[in-house]
Amino acid sequence: MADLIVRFRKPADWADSVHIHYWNTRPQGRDSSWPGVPMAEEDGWLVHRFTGTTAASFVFNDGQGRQTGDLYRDADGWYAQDGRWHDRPPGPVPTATALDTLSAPAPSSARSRTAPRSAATQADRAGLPDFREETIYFLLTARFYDGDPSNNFFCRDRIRFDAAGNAVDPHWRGDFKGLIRRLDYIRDLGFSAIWITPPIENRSGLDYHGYHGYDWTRIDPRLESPDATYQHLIDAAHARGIKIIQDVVVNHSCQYGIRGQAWIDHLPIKYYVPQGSEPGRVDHGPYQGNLGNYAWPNRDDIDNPRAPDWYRERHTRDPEGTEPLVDPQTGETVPKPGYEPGRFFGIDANRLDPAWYHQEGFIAGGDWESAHPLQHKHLAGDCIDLATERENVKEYLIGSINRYLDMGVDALRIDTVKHIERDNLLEYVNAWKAHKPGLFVFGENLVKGYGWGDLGGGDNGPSQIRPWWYTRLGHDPRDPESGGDSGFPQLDFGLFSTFRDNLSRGSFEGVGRVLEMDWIYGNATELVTFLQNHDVGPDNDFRFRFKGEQWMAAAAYNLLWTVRGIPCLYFGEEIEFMKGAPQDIIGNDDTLESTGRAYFGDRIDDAHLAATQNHPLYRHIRRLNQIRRAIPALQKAPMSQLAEWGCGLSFVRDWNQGESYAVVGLTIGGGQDIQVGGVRDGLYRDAVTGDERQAQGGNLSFHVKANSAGIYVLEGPGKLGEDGPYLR
Ligand SMILES: [Ca+2]
Ligand SMILES: [Ca+2]
Repeated sequence: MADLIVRFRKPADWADSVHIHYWNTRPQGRDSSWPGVPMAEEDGWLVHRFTGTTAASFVFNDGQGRQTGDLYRDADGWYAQDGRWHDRPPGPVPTATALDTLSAPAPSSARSRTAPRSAATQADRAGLPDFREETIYFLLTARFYDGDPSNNFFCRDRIRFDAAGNAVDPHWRGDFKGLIRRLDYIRDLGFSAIWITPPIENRSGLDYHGYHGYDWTRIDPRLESPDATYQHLIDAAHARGIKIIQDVVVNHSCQYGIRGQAWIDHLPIKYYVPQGSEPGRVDHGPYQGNLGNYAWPNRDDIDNPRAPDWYRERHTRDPEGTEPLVDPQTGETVPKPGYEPGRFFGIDANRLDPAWYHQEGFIAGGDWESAHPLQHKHLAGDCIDLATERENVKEYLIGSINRYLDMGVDALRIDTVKHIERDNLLEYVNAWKAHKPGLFVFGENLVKGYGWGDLGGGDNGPSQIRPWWYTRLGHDPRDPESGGDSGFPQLDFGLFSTFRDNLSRGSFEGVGRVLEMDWIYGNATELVTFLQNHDVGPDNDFRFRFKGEQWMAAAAYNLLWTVRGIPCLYFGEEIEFMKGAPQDIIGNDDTLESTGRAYFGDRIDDAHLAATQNHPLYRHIRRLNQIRRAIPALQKAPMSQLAEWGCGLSFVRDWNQGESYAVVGLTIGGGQDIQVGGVRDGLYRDAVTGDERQAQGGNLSFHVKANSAGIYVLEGPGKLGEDGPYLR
C-alpha cells in the first residue's frame, strides 16, 4: 500500500515547531495525541508521511494556539497559504504586497456572493457526525422536571415562602430522573439534541443553574439519583436518538475555589450571624440558625482538601458552627453578630492563588468593551477568573471534561467565551475535539447588537471580543478572511439582536442585512440560532421571555428553521411559558417563580401533558422539525439569492450542487406572490402545502399565505406533516 504524504506551508505568524495532529486514518484507524507529531521541513514545505495509509483526517498546528481547521485528505497534497489543497506544488509564495491585495476587504455585497466554504468543510469531515443535522432543545435541568424530591435543595438566596411561611419551590428541583422521564416529550416535539446547563458540582448562594463550578470532576449530587446518574441520562437519551450537549464553563470558578485544587480564603459561613441577632436564633428558612449547607452533615459550603488545617478541622469538629473561632486575618472571634459579611461571603482579590486565578481584580463599568480587562478580571463575586493560560488549569479542565466525552457526551457549549482570549480558548476546544474526533463545540459570546466589532455597524467593542472573531483563525480585526474557519461556531447573537426591531414588531425588516454579513463567520451554517434563552429576550431591554403575539413567534420559528444555522429552542417556548416574564430575577426580592426560569414540570406532568402538546406553537415547532429533518438543504446548505422586503424573505439553499435543493419564501403579515430567479429548472414540491411548480428559465413563482412559509424542494417529497395556523 502506498504512503500518503501531506505538505504544509507555515504562516509567518506561527511558532517554529509545527505539528500535525491526526485521527481516523484509513485503513488503520490510528490517531495521535494533541498536538500531534512534529513536522519536518523539506524544500520550504513542512512534510508528514503517513505510511501505508490511504486517507486521514488532521489539523496542522503550532502547539501555541494557532492551527488550521479540520482537514481531510485521500491523496498526496500541498496545503498552501490560500487555505486550499493543491495536487502539485503551487507557485512561489506571494510577496507581502500581493498578500495584502488578496486580503483587502471587498464591499460586503460582493463578499456575500462569494462561494461559501461549507461544502468544502463538509467534505473534509467525511465519515464524522454533522451536528447541523440536529435541532436543539435547551433546558435548565434544575427547573425542568422533578423526578426525585429527595435531591431537592434550596439555595441560600432567593428562597420563596408561601402564605404560611413555609419554604416552597426549591431552586434545585428538576433532575436527571425527571429529565429521563420526559425525554419522550422532547423527542415528540422533534428535537434530536438537548443542551443541559452545566452538570458539574457547584457552590454559590444561587447556583441551581450550574455556572458556579466548584468541582469539574464530579456531577452535582442535587441532579442525580441512585438509579438516574449522568451516565443513565446519556444512555437513555442515546437510546432515543437524542444527543447530549454539555454546557462547560472554562472562564471562572465559584468563590470557594476548586475542590482538591485551589482554596479561596474566607471563614466558614456557619459562623456568620447578622447584626442584632444571636447564633442559632435567626430563621433563614431552610438555613435554620446559620447559613452553612443545611442538607449536609457538616454544614459547610466547602469541603476542600486544599483548605488550611484550621478550616478543615472545623469542618468535622464543629458541625453547628457554635464553638469560638479566631479569624486568622484579624484576630477577632466568631460567631459575633454583625462581624464582616465580606469575610464569609466575599473574596479578597489580592489574596488569590496565582497558580489558579488572574490577579487583576473585578470588572468595572469601563471594562466591558475592552478585551484585556474583560478577559483577565473577575466577572462577579461568585465568578472568579481562572488563569486559563496556565498549564495546570488547562490540564485540570480539559482532563475533567474528557471524562464526560468518554461517557458519551456528544457536543459542548462553552460559556462566557468573550472573557477568554481566543487563541487560549481554542487550545481547550481543540484538545476536546482531538480527544473525540467529530465533536461539535459551540460558544456563547453574548453581544446585544450586530457584533461586527471593528467592521462597524455601530459596535462599541473591538472584534477580539465578538462572536465572528472566535469562528476565525486570522489576526486582523478588520479582515475576517485573514484566517480560515476555527471550527468553533457561536450562538448567533447578531441575528438574535435584530429580532428586537423586526420579529418582535411583526416584520422581517433588517434580517436580510445581517444575513448578508454571513461571510464574516468561519462557517455560518454552523451558527446556533435562537429567539431567546435564559439570559436574553428580543425586547427593548433584551431581558424578557418573548412578549410578542403568538403569530410573531411562529414567524420567528419559520425563519430559524429555514435559514442557515442550527435552531435552538429554549424550554417552554413551545407553550409561551412565562410569556413576558424577566428571563432572570430583576427585583431585589424576586424569586424564581416570577421569572422565565419558573419550574416547568407542572406543565408536563401526566395531568397537563396532553394540553401542552396541543398548544399551537408546540404543533408548529414539531412540524418544522419534521420538515427540516427531511430536507438536508435546510440543515446544511449555505444561503443564496437572498431577498428581503420587510414583510417577506426569499432565498435558496443548495446542498452539494443540487443534491438537496430548496427555494424558500417566508411571509409575515399578508399573503404574497413570491418569485425567485437564478434557480435550477425542474419540478418543485412545497413541503408545506404539497403544491407542485415547474421552474423554467431559472424562475420559480409561488404564493405563500399570510404568516406562513413556502418550502419548495426540487424533486422534493411533497407535503410533510399537518397544517396549522402558521404553516398552511
Ligand atoms: Ca429533584
Ligand atoms: Ca477570563
